[in-house]
Amino acid sequence: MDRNAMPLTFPELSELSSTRKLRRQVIHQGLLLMKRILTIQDISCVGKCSLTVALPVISAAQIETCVLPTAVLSTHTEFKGFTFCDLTNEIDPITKHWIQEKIAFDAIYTGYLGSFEQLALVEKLIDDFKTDDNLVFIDPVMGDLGRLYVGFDQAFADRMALFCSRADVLVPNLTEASFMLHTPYIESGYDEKYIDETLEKLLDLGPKVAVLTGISFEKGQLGVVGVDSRTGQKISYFRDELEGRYHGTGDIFASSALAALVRERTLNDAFAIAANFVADSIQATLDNPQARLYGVDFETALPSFARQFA
Ligand code: PXL
Repeated sequence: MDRNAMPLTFPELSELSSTRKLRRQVIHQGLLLMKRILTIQDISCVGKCSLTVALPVISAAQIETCVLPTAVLSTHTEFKGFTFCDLTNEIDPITKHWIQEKIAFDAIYTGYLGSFEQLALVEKLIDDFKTDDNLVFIDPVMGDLGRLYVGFDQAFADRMALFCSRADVLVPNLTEASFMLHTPYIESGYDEKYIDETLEKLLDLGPKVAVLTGISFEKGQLGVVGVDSRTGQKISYFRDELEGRYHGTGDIFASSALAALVRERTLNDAFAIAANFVADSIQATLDNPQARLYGVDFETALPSFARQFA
């Protein structure tokens, strides 16, 4: 059987056995209960990234989106003079309330996390809510284009590498991978062997699936390459590269890929859907001079993304 054609790469998501699985598959008043994702990251009020992307994108795939905001910023950190209100102290009481209420999630998705303490608290949260049949999806948001975002350093990347051991699916870009693995950042000119070796090193951190974003083996082609350690299955999707790098596209990619996985697309299909959605969002933005900082107009591409899950 063609591995890429495997119907469901996380078959656990469609099984029904224990009470914790109840909410997903139980027929309730004639309706299949909606899937539920918890996403844990900051909310940057302006700049279209993190929660302001995850919420609309995941909801558009008809999945309930629960949020644990880890900080409120006036803008993302590429703007100058942003404000920052840390919500670390809320993580534990919020978690305890959810445990009390026996709330369960089909997936836990982490993005930008701002401190060592947050990483430790979110590890505990994952341990509390992880089951045999839900999915931990980690986007180790720390940097791009060879440099770390403001506020991060090598020590944080080292701690993030430990955090990533809890991932079922890990989706770094090459910058984040190089900091976590202590390998030099290579912007272009690498070959497939280099990417395969990088993926193997990422798998050594502990995730089941590792996917590198923003990969280009030939000029004009941009895509994603990944591997599923459980089957050896390669994930690969490329399309014509659009000019320009924009802020927030990593969050659009991660949110849409996870949404597609939770809606039971195969790994290859989910990452192709996400890459196409990012490309369509960039296409819709090409004439917007503010987009580099303010983020791409993914809203324009959202209806066609959503139609794939109707
Ligand atoms: O898009 C990633 C991201 C998320 N959250 C904050 C950021 C960034 C990237 O700069 O600053 C606060």
